[in-house]
Amino acid sequence: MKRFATKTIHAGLEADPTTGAIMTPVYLTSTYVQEAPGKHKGYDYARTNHPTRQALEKNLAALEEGTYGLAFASGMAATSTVLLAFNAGDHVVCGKDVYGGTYRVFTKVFERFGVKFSFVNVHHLTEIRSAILPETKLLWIETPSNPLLHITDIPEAVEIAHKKKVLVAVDNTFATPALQNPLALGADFVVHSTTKYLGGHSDVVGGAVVTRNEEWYQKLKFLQNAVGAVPGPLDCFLVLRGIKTLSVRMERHCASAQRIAEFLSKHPEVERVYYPGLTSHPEHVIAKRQMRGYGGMVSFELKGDVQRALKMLSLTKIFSLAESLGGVESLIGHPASMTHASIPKEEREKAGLKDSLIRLSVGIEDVDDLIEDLDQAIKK
Ligand code: P1T
Repeated sequence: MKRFATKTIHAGLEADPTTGAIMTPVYLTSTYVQEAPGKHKGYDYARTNHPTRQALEKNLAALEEGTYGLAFASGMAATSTVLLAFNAGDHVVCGKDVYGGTYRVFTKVFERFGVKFSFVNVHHLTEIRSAILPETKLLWIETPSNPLLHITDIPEAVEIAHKKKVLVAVDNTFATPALQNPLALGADFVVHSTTKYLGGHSDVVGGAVVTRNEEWYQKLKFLQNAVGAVPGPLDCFLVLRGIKTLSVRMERHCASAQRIAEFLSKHPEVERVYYPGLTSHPEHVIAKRQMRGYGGMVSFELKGDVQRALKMLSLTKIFSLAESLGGVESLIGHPASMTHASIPKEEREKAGLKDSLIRLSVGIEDVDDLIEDLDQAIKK
């Protein structure tokens, strides 16, 4: 079973041994009966593990071309658990353009415990090189980044980091394993918000980490159980069910986002479009090399002032104004006041994130309806 679409449906999964159920059952139980202390059928307590989570973890490991998967209660729980493996005094180099919640947990939580962070433009490899200090332990990359869709050359970044014994984590939420496998490109950890494309239907919050490194897997598994930010059986079931259609959904997300990015870039009222599938995107060549598609996220700026952008946000009829992304339905958002509001304005601006930026999560509706919807909202 080598090919991606087959793996989404079958990898790590088997019919339920007791009933033959083809869908992984949802075991709604917090504890498992033991024959004698420590003698059980592989499960003792549902924080430590449960069959639905185990199936999801195996599936995620296979999709990301990793060896070990770990599922979490949210993307932030996954991110935080990786960070909990580091110590006071350790230094992390992180992309400047990352999800606002990632910036927030790094600066407002982990800095309090003595972990140090430098936020740089990781898509400029020279900035990674000059940010690495003797105490740097981790390089954190989002590619494509949220919300400016910068692309970092993963193999090049890994080479720079590994030469200095720095581990590399890639948040692969925007690309998904359908489009990019950071572990195969040399990264040490892949992190996901499974809330997004993997779940795919805006009905579950979840996260994941995948690695090939046995020692790090054991470390993170210990922390997963010790800290306990774990997903329940129904959450795991929903993510598993979502993943089954990931391959076909991503094809549509990519095709429609490309059409929308091209439509916006020709629109007389649009100032700038950010989409790695456009040949004008500064890192298009890197995206073409390391990705199998450019994803479903498109950001853009309208001509005119911030008020114009704010007005447009409430004029779309199919795109719903909401946080999050990666669902079947199209969403429109305003990073400066929504997903990235926890980054101070001056830091946002240094990263190139303007208050007028609009972010689209292109869903799988008919793309002509989506284009007409954007056009009428822009013209009003
Ligand atoms: O929301 P949660 O499942 O905890 O995932 C956090 C997260 C991690 N990484 C990336 C790249 C993300 O985009 C997110 C969450 N992002 C949004 C909610 C958003 O609208 O951008």
